Amino acid sequence: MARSALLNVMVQAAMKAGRSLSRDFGEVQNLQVSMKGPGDYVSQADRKAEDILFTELSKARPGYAFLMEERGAIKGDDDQHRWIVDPLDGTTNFLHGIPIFSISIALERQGQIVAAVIYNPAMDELYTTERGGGAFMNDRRLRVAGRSKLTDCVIGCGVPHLGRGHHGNFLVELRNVMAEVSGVRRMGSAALDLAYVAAGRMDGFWETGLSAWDIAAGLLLIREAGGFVSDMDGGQDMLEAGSVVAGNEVIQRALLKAVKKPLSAR
Ligand code: 2AM
Ligand code: CA
Repeated sequence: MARSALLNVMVQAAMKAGRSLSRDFGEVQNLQVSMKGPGDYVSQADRKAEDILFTELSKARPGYAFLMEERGAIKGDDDQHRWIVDPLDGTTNFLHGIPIFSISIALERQGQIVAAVIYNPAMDELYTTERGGGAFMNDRRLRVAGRSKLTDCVIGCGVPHLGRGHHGNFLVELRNVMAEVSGVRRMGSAALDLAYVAAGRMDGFWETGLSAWDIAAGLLLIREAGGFVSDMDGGQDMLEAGSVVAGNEVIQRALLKAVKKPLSAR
């Protein structure tokens, strides 16, 4: 399949950063040292990947602004375009030698996400999309799953951990969802969770407490695969709210309703 020049730039950058992450992941798997050891090593791997992405993307499109996990916001001369980049989504998995992590790159034009790439180097799965052009995994066209009953669905989620998010709220959400679905999964990379929904592997997904770079690419991927997304209030402010509820048209609506059901309704 022929890719646009823009998507090519994004794919090349992701593959290059992916090779760097893969080498470091191989090392992490062989490390038998204290927590501090691999932890530091992983932050270095993370920064190295971000450096590569920053260098490659700014070389190909000088002047575009950036929002990156490590570097934060970087202004550009071009006020129409912004890269939203997570060099390593699923850091905890990476640190533990679990091959579920990804690089996530989204391009925003005038505030709208127009192109996105998510790459899992450990599984060599490359997700690409452009607004209006469909969603792909390794050049295979993606479509969200077609199930229409929550009881048949496998739903992904994120679990807030030590010092993060509202644990009580999450337990209510989980209690609501698990009572209505076929299975719940927790993969640990929001970008890949969204990619899996786009690919029809999971029927839906919800998580709160996220950052824009965790989800920007995945949101477009899901829409281009025929899926629906909202924030936890049913609005379209996912990036600002840091929350997402995703699925096909029917499941997205049903999942949002289930997640938000008050405790007293049970
Ligand atoms: P990360 O691996 O890049 O940190 C896991 O639930 C998801 O939440 C991952 O996509 C993870 O991204 C994201 N996340 C965002 N902020 C986080 C934080 N402070 N700690 C752990 N996960 C975080
Ligand atoms: Ca992340």
